[in-house]
Amino acid sequence: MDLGLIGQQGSGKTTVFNAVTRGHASAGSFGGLEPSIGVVKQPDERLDRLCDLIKPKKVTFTEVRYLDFPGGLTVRDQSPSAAHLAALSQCDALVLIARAFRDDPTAEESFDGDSQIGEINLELAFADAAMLERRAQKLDISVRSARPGERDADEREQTLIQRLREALDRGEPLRAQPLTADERRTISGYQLLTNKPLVIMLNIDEGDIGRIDEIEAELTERWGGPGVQVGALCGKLEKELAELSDEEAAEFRADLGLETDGTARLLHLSQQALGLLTFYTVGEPEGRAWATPAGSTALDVAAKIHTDIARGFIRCETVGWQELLDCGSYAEARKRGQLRTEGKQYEVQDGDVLHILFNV
Ligand SMILES: Nc1nc2c(ncn2[C@@H]2O[C@H](COP(=O)(O)OP(=O)(O)OP(=O)(O)O)[C@@H](O)[C@H]2O)c(=O)[nH]1
Ligand SMILES: [Mg+2]
Repeated sequence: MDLGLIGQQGSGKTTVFNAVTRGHASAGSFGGLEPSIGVVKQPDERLDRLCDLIKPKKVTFTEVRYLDFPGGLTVRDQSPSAAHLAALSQCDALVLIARAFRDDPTAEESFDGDSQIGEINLELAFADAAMLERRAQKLDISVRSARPGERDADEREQTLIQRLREALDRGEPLRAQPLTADERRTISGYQLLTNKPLVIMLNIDEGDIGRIDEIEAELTERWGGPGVQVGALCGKLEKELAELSDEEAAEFRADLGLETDGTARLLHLSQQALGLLTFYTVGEPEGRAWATPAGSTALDVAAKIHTDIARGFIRCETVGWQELLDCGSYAEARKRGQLRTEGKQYEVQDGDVLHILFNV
């Protein structure tokens, strides 16, 4: 999963990137567009506890990649570059960092997070509108040259595109549009930016961390919606905390009265925005967490683990992570009827520990 950081120039993208990836990318833009890429293992207390119990030889966490593009999406009122938009279109979700911190906490200057969020959303919508227009022109040509009877699919796509363009004109992001599974498939290849899950993170002043819950609630009310997750953090502070050991950071957080770990919160919101759930495979050789879209079946996730496992799928056994911990072993879980047998069409639940039996 790739998450692309976007925002205005100097909104704190690199600072947040360094905090979340515990990296050391340098702040500032250098004119180029090559993003810094950081891989983050998703901390997972459930997997930690399962592995304490089963003691596998190896532990594997799920990973996400963050891409930090230097500079703003718009620079001095110029439209985003085609290369920047193309790179973002390859991401699975976008993380918008809006600036609310001041350079000088005593100064009166203020940064309006809402107007930045509004402007970036508008840029993404412009990019999508341009993309849909290009697609509409191509379809016009292909409909005109097609034989009757071969036009149906193209004409359906034309109608769909018209509907999407109207939604953008009304200021609605495409992710909020009700679409059938077929329509979703049709547009998935376009990689439209307002159709991607979005995490909005307000980068607040250190002085405001006492009000973080209040700020998040306000933001969520204004910007929350389908496929959008909203949060706040203090990038500078999180970056400093990321340089400490876990114990020191926890102590520091407690002193500051900062209950939530901002980087963990960002990771969690990213996962929520992507609509992913986590399941586990825990055996002697390896304990592993996997992320999969909500609604995945046992057969879908078998294919994720290995194509052979999907091909030879016989059945699966599953137990909730908490139930397995309560029982203390697979054998005991089986005895108490907590370890259930399910088929290919079983819809995997968040927190399931799965064992797939297969034959190749
Ligand atoms: N006071 C304060 N300063 C911050 C915070 N986050 C970032 N900064 C400072 O703001 C400046 C810009 O931060 P960057 O992280 O480089 O911002 P950016 O969005 O990556 O900038 P570009 O890549 O140039 O667009 C740096 O001097 C940071 O130290 C914050 O939460 N509080
Ligand atoms: Mg930067």
